[in-house]
Amino acid sequence: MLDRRQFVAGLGTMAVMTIAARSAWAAASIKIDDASALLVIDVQNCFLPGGSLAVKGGDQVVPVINRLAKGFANVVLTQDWHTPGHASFASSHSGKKPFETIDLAYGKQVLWPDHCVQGTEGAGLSKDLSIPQAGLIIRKGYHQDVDSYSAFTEADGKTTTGLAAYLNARKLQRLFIAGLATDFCVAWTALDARKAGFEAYVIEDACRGIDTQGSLAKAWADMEKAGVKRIQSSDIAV
Ligand code: VGL
Ligand code: ZN
Repeated sequence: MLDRRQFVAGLGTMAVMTIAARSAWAAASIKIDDASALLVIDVQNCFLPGGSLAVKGGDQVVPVINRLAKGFANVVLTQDWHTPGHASFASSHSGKKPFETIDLAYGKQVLWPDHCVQGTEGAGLSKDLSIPQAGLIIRKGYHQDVDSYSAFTEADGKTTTGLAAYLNARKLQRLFIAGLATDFCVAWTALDARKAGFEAYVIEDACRGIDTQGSLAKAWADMEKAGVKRIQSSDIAV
């Protein structure tokens, strides 16, 4: 026999289950449409555990991105693609150490360990990424004296990668952004997307940050100000 207390407890459980089901349904409320594209930023060996500029938990974005990507017909991948001795490497500036900053012709530059050198294993995309339908790989950061965190515009603020023209030509105007690192290449890509008139959604749990000198909090604040939408992968109906 069910006594009154068990019955009431049972009702409580049912209520919790109903609320959970409803919020799961409400959560996956963003629909992928024909104007939507997924931008997968720099999921490269150098940024994964064991890499020369490893982002903490960087490998954890891969299964999240693979799952999401199944819902996208339009996917662009990016690769950081530096020359040997690139200006963004601390090793190119005598007396400088990684994570220090320097003034270059276009402004302040964080200096990094050597990473993502063209054609090396470290510059390769993670072998665990599974997005065979991806239609374009944008490489960036290949001019010796100019860095490019953004997939749209180099750090000089004017040299384009061609990505905006590609997206516009294909009428892709709603951009979902994932990858590494939240506070550098993801954030700069999202900010430039807004500047170029695109809708931009950054999928927080499909990204990981480097977080040097407050960079992660600043990146989220800048993105919020620019109208970038901060979402979770569970918000997207795949
Ligand atoms: C990145 C630092 C240097 C990134 C690239 O992909 O976020 N960060 N180069
Ligand atoms: Zn780089």
